[in-house]
Amino acid sequence: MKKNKSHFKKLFPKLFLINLMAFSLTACPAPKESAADTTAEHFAKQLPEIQGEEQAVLTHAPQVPPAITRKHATKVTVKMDVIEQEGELSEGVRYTFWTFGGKVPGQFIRVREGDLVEFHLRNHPNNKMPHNIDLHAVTGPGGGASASFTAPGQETVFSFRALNPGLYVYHCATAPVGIHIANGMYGLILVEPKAGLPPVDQELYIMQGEFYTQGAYGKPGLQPFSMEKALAEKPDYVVFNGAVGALTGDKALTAKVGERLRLYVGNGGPNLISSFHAIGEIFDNVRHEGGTLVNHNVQTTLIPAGGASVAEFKVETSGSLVLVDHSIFRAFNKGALGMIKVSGEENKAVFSGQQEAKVYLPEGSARQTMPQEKAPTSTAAKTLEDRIARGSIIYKQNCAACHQPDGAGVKGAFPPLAKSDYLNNNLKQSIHAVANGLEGPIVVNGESYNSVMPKLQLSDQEVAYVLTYLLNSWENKGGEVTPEMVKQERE
Ligand code: HEC
Ligand SMILES: [Cu+2]
Repeated sequence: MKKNKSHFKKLFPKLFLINLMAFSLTACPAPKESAADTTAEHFAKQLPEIQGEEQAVLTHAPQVPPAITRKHATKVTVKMDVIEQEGELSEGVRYTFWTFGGKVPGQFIRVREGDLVEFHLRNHPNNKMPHNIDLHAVTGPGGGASASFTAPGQETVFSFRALNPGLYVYHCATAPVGIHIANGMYGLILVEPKAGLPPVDQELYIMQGEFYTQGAYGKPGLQPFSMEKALAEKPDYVVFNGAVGALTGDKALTAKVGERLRLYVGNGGPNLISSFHAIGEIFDNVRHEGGTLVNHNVQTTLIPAGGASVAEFKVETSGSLVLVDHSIFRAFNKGALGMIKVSGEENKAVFSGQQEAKVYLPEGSARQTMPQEKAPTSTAAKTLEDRIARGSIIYKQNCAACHQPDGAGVKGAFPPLAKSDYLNNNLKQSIHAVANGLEGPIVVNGESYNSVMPKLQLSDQEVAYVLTYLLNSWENKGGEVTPEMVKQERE
């Protein structure tokens, strides 16, 4: 027991001292004003002195306000407007968002540990609802919620000391809280530690959230909130930065080889936990749960609803990194997908690209002795029917996940191949798309798409089979694509 105690003393000398002090105080009671003082006055004396004042720079995602360079605490005034307004949730899909600052997620707030924050919440006169704000960075009742309860056309003010450094979520906490959050009322506040954060080349702001709409994913028009789906925790949309495609196509994030990036990632929920992952990268450092602990070499960081994480990495080679919630149907079918396009030189020492692709014939298998039954794509199929059948298999394995087994596509995400005017009217460009991949805005049957179809590792023969299958399926125009035609379109 004794041994244990001295060991404890070694590990926690300060704690031990405090213990001793407490002991001596109870042993001989001291006058009221002295050390055991737990009064607010005494506590206030221990806070850093406030020098000067400034107005907070607020930014919309994916932008982050500049790093704080001052070395003292100050009074920071934050003025935030609540705006209820209709916007685009996905191509052709409208939603009435309730926002902090006009967009989802709310504006990014950046202060320094020890700062005195004077928060002004202004509820726009055109709004219909009262709102407030609960900042997880606040030490105090409701995180400021009741102190900031504001009716339309009103402004409220409250102040707090940013006592704990970290990355924190803020959200509206007006009843019914779930609906206010589900409509987009969340954002991030960074309380920079006194010593600051290590410099990086780029800082970015990404926040995940779900939307519960009455219409299924992609159903066009103004979609009302669905309480039923919210209660069942079954969103139709799981998105980054407030909309499907907010971080893809021409809105993709960009970086250069060699840069260090820091992502401030939040999760507004209201219900789901995010398994945040960057396809093709490993996070060098993760400030787990937005706190002080730094973990290294992380593949996927778990971000609770109402929580955050800081992920840092250096980009070593060029290409596209894909940001996803690794609960993967959310990424490819509900919108939780973003992109960082990295420009610069490919780094072959880090990643070679495909070095070889060839038919695999297991040794000793029956196939070796029966050459006429080789792997399906290694010999030409004799009849059009055979070629269509082979194309059908290739389609199921390589294309159906995105374009759907019936070729109908997914509205707003993956264009249809069934009765596609793009496919039927211009065979060359479709061959080109399948052979080389496709990126950028296109219109299929009057609907716009602006996404990325990856280049798939298929031979000319396989591309020919799959396109022949497409042409002869789902009321498409018929016909045939040959390997020679594919060869001409290869880049
Ligand atoms: C990861 C998802 C994905 C996969 C897998 C995929 N595609 Fe696509 N495809 C897309 C997207 C997204 C577009 C639209 C790209 C754009 O917006 O520029 C597209 C466009 C097309 C188009 C032109 C538009 C149209 O509707 O006619 C064709 C043809 C096509 N894909 C065929 C295929 C075939 C064949 C395969 C399988 C060999 C395949 N795709 C695999 C996502 C995918
Ligand atoms: Cu609200």
